[in-house]
Amino acid sequence: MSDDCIFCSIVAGDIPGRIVAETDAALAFLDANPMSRGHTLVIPKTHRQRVADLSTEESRAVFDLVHDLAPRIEAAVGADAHTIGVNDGPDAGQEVPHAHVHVIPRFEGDGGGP
Ligand code: DGP
Repeated sequence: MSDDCIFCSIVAGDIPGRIVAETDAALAFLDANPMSRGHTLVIPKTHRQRVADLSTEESRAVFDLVHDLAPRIEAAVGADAHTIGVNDGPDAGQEVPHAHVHVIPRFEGDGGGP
């Protein structure tokens, strides 16, 4: 847990998050600034800044949850596809320094690439 990390605060329950799913090591919640309906973030519960900082187990836990959730989110919001991605580091556009995977539902005719 990092005291000044907003995502750690969501993990701890100190600030509200619209939780989608949870496992022992990973948490999924709705993005506060969604790019589409159902835009979900999947994070390790332990504070890790970059993907390379994750242990193999943590990485597996995060991507297992992505793998499990993506088709369920797609069905729930009636999406046709997903953009699944990571902004890994500030120069890649990472604004929150707690590693997270974006699961962004995509809809036919919504404009193509991310
Ligand atoms: P990135 O640019 O890849 O670091 O994306 C950060 C995402 O996190 C961005 O889409 C907005 C979202 N976000 C930022 N603060 C909060 C928050 O307090 N709660 C939730 N649910 N999402 C947040």
